Order: sequence, then structure tokens, then C-alpha cells
Amino acid sequence: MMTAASRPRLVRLLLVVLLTSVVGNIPLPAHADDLPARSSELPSPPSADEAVSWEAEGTTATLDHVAEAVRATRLHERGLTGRGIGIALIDTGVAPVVGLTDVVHGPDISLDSQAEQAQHYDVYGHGTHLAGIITSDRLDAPGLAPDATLLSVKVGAYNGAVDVSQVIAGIDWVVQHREEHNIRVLVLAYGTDSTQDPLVDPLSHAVETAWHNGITVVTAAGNDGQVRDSLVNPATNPWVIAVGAVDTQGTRRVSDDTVATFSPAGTPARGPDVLAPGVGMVSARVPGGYLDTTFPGAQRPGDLFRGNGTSQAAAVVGAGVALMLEDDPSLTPDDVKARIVDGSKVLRQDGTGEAPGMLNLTQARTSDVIGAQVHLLSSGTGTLEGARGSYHLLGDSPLTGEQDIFGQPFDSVVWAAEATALTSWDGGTWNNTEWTGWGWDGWGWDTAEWTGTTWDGWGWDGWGWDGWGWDGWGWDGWGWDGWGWDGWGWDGWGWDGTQWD
Ligand SMILES: [Ca+2]
Ligand SMILES: [Ca+2]
Repeated sequence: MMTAASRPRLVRLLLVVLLTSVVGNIPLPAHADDLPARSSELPSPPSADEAVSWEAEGTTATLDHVAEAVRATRLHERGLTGRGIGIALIDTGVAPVVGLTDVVHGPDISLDSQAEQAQHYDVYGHGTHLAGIITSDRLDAPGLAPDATLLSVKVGAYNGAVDVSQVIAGIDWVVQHREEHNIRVLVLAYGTDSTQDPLVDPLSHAVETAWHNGITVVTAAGNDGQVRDSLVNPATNPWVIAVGAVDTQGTRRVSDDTVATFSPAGTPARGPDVLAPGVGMVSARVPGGYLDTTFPGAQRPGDLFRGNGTSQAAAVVGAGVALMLEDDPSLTPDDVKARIVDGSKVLRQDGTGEAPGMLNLTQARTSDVIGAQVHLLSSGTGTLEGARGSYHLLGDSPLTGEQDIFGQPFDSVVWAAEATALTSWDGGTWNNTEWTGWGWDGWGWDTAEWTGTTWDGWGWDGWGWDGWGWDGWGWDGWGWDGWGWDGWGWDGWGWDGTQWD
């Protein structure tokens, strides 16, 4: 929140940026001794995957159209809007743009959490896009479950960077706080190219634990369909719902729908469970954010943004699950999954009827299939490094091996036992580190509802991110006063892949 007290500091920071650009030298703030040296490098340049996700051309799928395509309209007509159902979104945060001012913010355990103005908010632009699909209140771009409670747990930073240890901690947090906002659904549009067996993978075990605690976990299948068949981790976990993407061709009928080119086919061991619209999805954008400024061609009138991905498809399914649970709160995650699969509509291009079908919420709601999945239970005792696949945060050196984002040793055997027992978080501590001592304690996440607040209300338009935020120099140089992230080399960091699907 913009306060009178913080304004002078901002002005000073802007000066820092301006001076830096001229003389290449930072006038150091008062706590300069605590700050890491500033890097002159840009943060990670956009990847090819990102460019595919935010391209300008192709099918246009407005949210009205999406609701019709997945046959949510009839549920809406019955008065189902997701009311009373909590949906957790573990992503890059959510910006309080128009239509998303009632999002509830959980902890910010991202690398941005030390940057006052970025806490909880989405600077990258991914989480906000998904949140719009799930629950926007905009009448001209309505979310599929507009009255659901969206709980945002921010793990991805302003440039999308995140380590798998943060995602696992975020999942644990949601599971262990699920009763506070009746969290029945988790949308996780994150995945790595890990090849570790889901039976031992810690990330896989984290989502499975959520599932066994009554949370229907909806994951993105991944966007690498053109280079590999396998799903991303944790979509490979057999219990959860893995969502592939459909190109609706802009029409309501399913007969012309095709599987999106980036949506992975799956392997004999694990394919997507269901498909949902994920091409040309027009949803909320973050003005001045990373994706917004990197891919301006994806902007659409009315502060909207066009995006492709199984992330967006997962958001559609997650919202649909909330409608089903509002209609019948007694459904278990297994029931929900069985009914979604049972009700889905086979695509014409699939001659066999074996491949996953397109989400049909009208059919899913009226299905009376009882779910009873039988899979082996995972142990979670594999390695964190295995869960990362090839995706690593890049600081002075890459974050690798059995250590979390703080450099704290990670013992998966100890963690798995605690996660299963729902005790991995102890107050603000996870894996022996106080993750939240600064970030959201005392900020009061449970009272932090953005009722009636928009960017305009606290000055977003006046200064924006791009004057002082990530653009050209990153956060370092002002916000990181010796609290701990810099233990492994914060400045000059990036990441080496697109983990947001
Ligand atoms: Ca809403
Ligand atoms: Ca169609």
C-alpha cells in the first residue's frame, strides 16, 4: 500500500536509477553495507517458450467464449459461481487489477518478497492472467468461477524465476492452511522437465499430499509438446488432474477443436486427463509488468492480454472444479476427476476415443460416476535436484543440489514425513528457516483482501514498475537489506527455463 512515508523513498530510488543510467554508479542507500554488489546485466532474457505463450496472432478465445466452449454457461444459469469454494493459485502472485480486487493473498515466498512494493503482487503477469480466467469479476471478461475465493500464494518473482523448493513450500502451506479459506482446489501451472520417478519425487509427493487431504489438484501438462511427449513434473503424478490444451478455433462446437500444438501427448505411463481451452486466451494483464512490456503484441483492448498455454487450460479446469464443488460439496477429489473425465467430449481428431477429451462441465456435473483411484502411494524421499530437472536459478552460481532457496540443507526423508503429517510448516518456518519473518508476518495475510482497491487507488499508474522495477537493473541496489537471500548470490541472477506452463 502506498503511504506518505514510503513516497520519499521511492523518489530517491528513482533518482538512483536515473543516476545509474548516466554514470553507471549507484549512490548507495543508508544500509549499503548489507547490499550485494549490483549487477549490470539484464535479468534473464525472454525465452523461446515464453514467446510462444504470448504471441500476437491466432485464435481469440474470450472468457465468454471459453465458458460456452466448456459448457459452463448452463452451470452459471443454475446460479453456480464458485461461492464458498476456495481455490489456491500458487504462481507469480496476482495484481489487483480491475476484476481481481477481492483476491486473498497468502504468503509471498518469492524472491520478490523483500521488495516492499512487489510483495504479493504479480509483476511477471502470469498469475494475474490465470486469476482472471478463474475468478475475474469483470463483466466484459468474466472468470468462470467469479465468486470463488482465490487464495494467491506467490512463489514466482518479477521475471518468473522460482526454485522448486519454493513451490514445494507453497504447496505445503496451502495444504496446512486449507481450512482457513475452505481450499478445495489447487491450480498449479508450474512444471519442470524432471525425469525423477513420481513415486519418490518431492514435488510429486507434495501435490499428492494435497490430493489426499481433500484438495483437487489441477496441474498444467506442460508446453513442450513439440519437443517431447512426457508431461511435466508434477503433472506426472497419477493422482492429480493433468490438463492439456485445446485450440477451440474460436467456435463453440467441439467438432473443430484440435489439440494445441504445444500440448504434450503424454506417454503410455501418463497422459493428460482432460483438455481445456488454452489458445488465444484473453484475460487480465499487468500493465507495465514483465510479460506486458516484453510481449506488447499480446495486449488486447481494455487492459487484457492474449496467452497460450496448458497453464490457462488448467485455470479453466480449476474454476470448473469449483463450480462442481459448489453444486455438490461432498465430492472427493477422486469423484471430481472421474466425473470430469467421464463427461469430457472426445475430439474428432482422436479416432480411437483413447485420448483425453475436451472439458464439458454440464456433463461432468450430471455424471454420477464415483471416483476410486488406485495408484501406489509416493514416498517423496527422492531428491530436490531431481525434481528441478534442468531448471535452475542462476545466481553467482546455480542453485543446485539438496538445498533450498536459502541454502538450507534439504533432507527429503525428514521433509516427506513432516509434509505427510502436515507439520512441515511451523508458524513461519519451513525446513529450519524463518521464511516469513519479514515477508508477510505482521502484514496480516488473512486481512489482506484487496476490497475495492485497484492499481489506481494506490498509485500504480503514477510510477509503474518499469521506471524502477525489474527493467534494466532488477531489484538489487535497494531492497535487499541483508536478510538472507543473498547468501547464494542474488544479483545478476536469472533462470534457465520457463517453468510456468
Ligand atoms: Ca471474483
Ligand atoms: Ca470449437
